[in-house]
Amino acid sequence: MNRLSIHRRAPSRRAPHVRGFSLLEIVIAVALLATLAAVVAMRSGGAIDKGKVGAVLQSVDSLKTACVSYHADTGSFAWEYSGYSATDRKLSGTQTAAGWAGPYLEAPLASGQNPWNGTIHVYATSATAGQAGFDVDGDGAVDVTSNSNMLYLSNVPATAAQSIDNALDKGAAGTWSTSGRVTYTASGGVLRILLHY
Ligand SMILES: [Ca+2]
Repeated sequence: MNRLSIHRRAPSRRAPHVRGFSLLEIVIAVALLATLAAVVAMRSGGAIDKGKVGAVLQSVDSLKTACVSYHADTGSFAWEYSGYSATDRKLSGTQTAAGWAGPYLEAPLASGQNPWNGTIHVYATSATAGQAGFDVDGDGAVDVTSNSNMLYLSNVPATAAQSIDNALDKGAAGTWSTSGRVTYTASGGVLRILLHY
């Protein structure tokens, strides 16, 4: 036997092997992280929408109260939105209508009060802004065609509109978006809520 081969120095011990991640493992990890991020985003998005829907429902309550009081005092229906310049028909400010005993709202409605940054108006006829009237009982015939207060919001996402409809129409017959006190037009995200008639 070759002496040289016997006494050949053994190769130095290699450092303990640290196995890297395989491509498959990295792909799985990235997919898991992406799923987690999506779930978190969906949950927070849902919470934000819930908050916005709640804000609209609160506005409906306070505006309804204001409109009912205005009507009781003056015998007519108020108009209210930021920039509306009449001095006898508003819920806010100082008005000249006979019997007016407001302000019924501390400040004029402003677009910031629409959670989706669209317009926010209180109209005095349901026929305003493309709505012939409200089919309150959902039987297919319009029940309220004029002389009413309607809250008008634009830019409202369909899911939020449907939540508001669910809360206020509570199983009214007919198609949710066209019957009851709450109606919705997808184009422009227009939500109309009958406040008082
Ligand atoms: Ca409805």
